Amino acid sequence: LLDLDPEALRKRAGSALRTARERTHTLTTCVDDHDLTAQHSPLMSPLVWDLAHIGNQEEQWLLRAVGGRQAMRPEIDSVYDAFEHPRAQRPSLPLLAPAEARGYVSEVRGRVFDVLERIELRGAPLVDAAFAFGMIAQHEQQHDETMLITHQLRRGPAALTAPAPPDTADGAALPDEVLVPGGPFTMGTSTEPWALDNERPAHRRLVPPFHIDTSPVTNGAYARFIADGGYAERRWWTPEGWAHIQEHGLSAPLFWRREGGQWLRRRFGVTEPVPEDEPVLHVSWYEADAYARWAGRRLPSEEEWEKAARHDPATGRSLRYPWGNEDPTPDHANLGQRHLRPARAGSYPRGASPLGVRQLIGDVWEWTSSDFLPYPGFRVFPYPEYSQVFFGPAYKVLRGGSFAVDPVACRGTFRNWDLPIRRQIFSGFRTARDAAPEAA
Ligand code: AVJ
Ligand code: FE
Repeated sequence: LLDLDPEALRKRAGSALRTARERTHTLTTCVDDHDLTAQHSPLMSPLVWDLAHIGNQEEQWLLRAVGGRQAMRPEIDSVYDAFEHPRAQRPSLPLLAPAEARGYVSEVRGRVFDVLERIELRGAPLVDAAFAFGMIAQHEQQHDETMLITHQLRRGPAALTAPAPPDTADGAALPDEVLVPGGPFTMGTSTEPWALDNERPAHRRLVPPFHIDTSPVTNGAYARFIADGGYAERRWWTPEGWAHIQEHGLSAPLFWRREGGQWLRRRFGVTEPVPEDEPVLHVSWYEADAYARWAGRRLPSEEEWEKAARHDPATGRSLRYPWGNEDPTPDHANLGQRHLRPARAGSYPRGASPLGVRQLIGDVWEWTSSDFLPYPGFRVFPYPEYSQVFFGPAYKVLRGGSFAVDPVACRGTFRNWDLPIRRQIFSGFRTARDAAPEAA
């Protein structure tokens, strides 16, 4: 991507938009109109809201801002403005019906391809390197992940199926943790063309040595925390985390249920035993943090996570991905909703970082200990409601992307964030610990 000529960029932008639309199509045609307009959880929008919101954002950025076109239906902008209406209230808005929403998004897309064919992809920041097209492809993919979460929350029989991830784990041979030597590394990026504003700019950080888990924490390990009374002992929890689990009576990850002496979980309409060696999913930051304390460890900070994922000790430089600068393939990571679950811990040897850390990209989003804050030199681009309005101590950073993240919306620098109580998202974690100074 870094040195593509304008024609190659045009192709790349077009194919990123098409890939996103195929996925949107799958997610909005696998259930009937009733399920599209229903609210499956107060935490989520009706699927048909996400669908038209995808088209409305695309219209605003690619047709109006980039293409200089008039608004197609100015009256709907406010309905699809995420800041005007919280999710719980979206079912009562005058939403486009499923057929209208489909018509709207496809009309927008047709005109977007006219714009993309004609426009010069260098010059103003929005068009340079096709940034706005990449941003909108990422936006659609992010809402596709949101819609997949809605599908997971939906009751009733399965609407989606996918093959299991390939079994590439060689777990027995892997060390539990990896030492990341101390010293400076380059965090963030100033050169990745489609990186979003919060990933910029590249800057140096001095990171003391630390150890980090080779793979994400598994269901089996998490079940041992539960069995050891983890949810009953205040000492493992922050005061806010403890208050939260008391108030809501939480005692296991979301979607888990105890039956006949074993843990079962519901996954996209199918109930199955919780697989021991799969990364744990659907835990809040509070639960991840408590587990880490119980294990005598801690969550990695965001900068530690990124150093583990990108730092190449051989060159001292930061890579785009743990495996190098090459775009993700199915051999590197479990991404793109190819599978509807994480792969076993220890999978994807070809996706390992230079130091041997596995599954940093794909499988599960990983909670970090860090608040979502701007990097030094941060500049809003192109709108403050993407990142800036969320900066502060209320949100915790997640890294790495889940099986539900498309490659276009995932890289070593990508930052996600959510409230520490959230667990309907595809969230897991790995743990870390300080290393002795001499390890530097
Ligand atoms: C970056 C995933 C937190 O879904 O709330 C979508 C992405 N921003 N539309 C979200 C986003 C605007 C955002 N996250
Ligand atoms: Fe959005």
